[in-house]
Amino acid sequence: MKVVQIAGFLGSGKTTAIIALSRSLAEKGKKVAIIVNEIGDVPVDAKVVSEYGLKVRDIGGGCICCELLVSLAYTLEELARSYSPDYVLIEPSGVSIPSSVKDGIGLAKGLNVEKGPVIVLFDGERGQEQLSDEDLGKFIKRQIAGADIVTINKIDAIEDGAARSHEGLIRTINPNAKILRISAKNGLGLEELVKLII
Ligand SMILES: Nc1nc2c(ncn2[C@@H]2O[C@H](COP(=O)(O)OP(=O)(O)OP(=O)(O)O)[C@@H](O)[C@H]2O)c(=O)[nH]1
Ligand SMILES: [Mg+2]
Repeated sequence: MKVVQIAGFLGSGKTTAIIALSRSLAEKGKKVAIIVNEIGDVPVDAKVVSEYGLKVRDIGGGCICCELLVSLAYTLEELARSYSPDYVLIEPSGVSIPSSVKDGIGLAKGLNVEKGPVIVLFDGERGQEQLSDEDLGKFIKRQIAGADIVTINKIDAIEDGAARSHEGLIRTINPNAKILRISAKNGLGLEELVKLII
């Protein structure tokens, strides 16, 4: 069971990306489960769930990188027992800390868990503006710093020059991460990302 975190700030496209990735993995014959950490309604609609044979678990009522770390581990154990997925895709809240979520995954006991990459989505449209905000910027910087792969999302909606500028900025925060350009909406770059997950 490979566990992959799809993090990123509020509205960066996590849910859209997770659905697109699940679809691609399901088409390759993989069993996929999703864990979301939502405050409100579960954002993955029932139609998508049944179409791709997904299992969805929602951990609400707080942040899975802080007070709900143990719930995350428990949910992974439960999913392994009841569904034995090949992949679990986790959508932490938009202000989560990737390294803490990683710790939560590590708490799951008695499982054959393989830690997949930490993927952090950078909002191609709003990321730079958010990053320059004194308060919001801290969350985004911490997420980028903790990423194995930073994907600049919404590439369909921005110019090449903007994407290049994002890449430069991301590089200064995390010199080691792989940087990809994707559109979770129209699928651009997604297969490249799937290859890095599989
Ligand atoms: N143009 C464009 N819009 C996108 C893309 N991916 C997501 N969006 C839009 O961005 C908005 C937020 O997408 P979500 O997938 O809900 O983002 P999220 O990160 O899950 O949001 P929260 O869970 O609220 O933090 C929606 O209106 C999406 O349609 C993309 O690749 N291109
Ligand atoms: Mg979401």
